[in-house]
Amino acid sequence: MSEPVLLRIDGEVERPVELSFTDLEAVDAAHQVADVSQLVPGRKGDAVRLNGLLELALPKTEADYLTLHAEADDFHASVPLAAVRSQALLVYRLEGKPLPVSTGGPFRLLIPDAAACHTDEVDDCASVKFVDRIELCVGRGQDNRPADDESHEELHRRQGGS
Ligand SMILES: Nc1nc2c(c(=O)[nH]1)N[C@H]1C(S)=C(S)[C@@H](COP(=O)(O)O)O[C@H]1N2
Ligand SMILES: [Mo]
Repeated sequence: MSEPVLLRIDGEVERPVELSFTDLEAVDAAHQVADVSQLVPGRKGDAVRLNGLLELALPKTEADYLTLHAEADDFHASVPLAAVRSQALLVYRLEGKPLPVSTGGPFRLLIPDAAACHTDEVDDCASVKFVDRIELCVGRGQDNRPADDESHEELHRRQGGS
């Protein structure tokens, strides 16, 4: 059997954790969101709330930024924790199976009601696909979201998306 894919939560936390698909399914039902389309129109899959994940890793009080890392395509975004803490979702399951890569899986962050691309620190671009590490930081962490319109459009063209 192949090694399970793990999501790591570390940085300024009391208890770094590594979570598998099965671990995410076992997160308390209070933090599970079946069918994210109810909260984020047009998106599909089941999620756990970021809050539920943070309950496991226990961010230190001084942590004020959430940095999302996708090793797969070297994409990183860092957003103020307070702005996303209660809304952000981690999508991990589609039709009972791990979220496919074609949908940003195996783990994909979604930020409901984010600003349009490139208009705010918390924008749609921060909905990082293929997330393998969530790092709690003091101050802004690694972030290579495209900084100007041209490189941003270029990225969207490469993704073949919106
Ligand atoms: N890993 C990774 N996540 C990413 C990106 C990327 O290039 N790589 N692009 C971001 C950008 S710029 C946007 S606008 C959204 C687009 O998500 P969608 O293709 O699902 O609409 O994903 C974000 N997440
Ligand atoms: Mo974007």
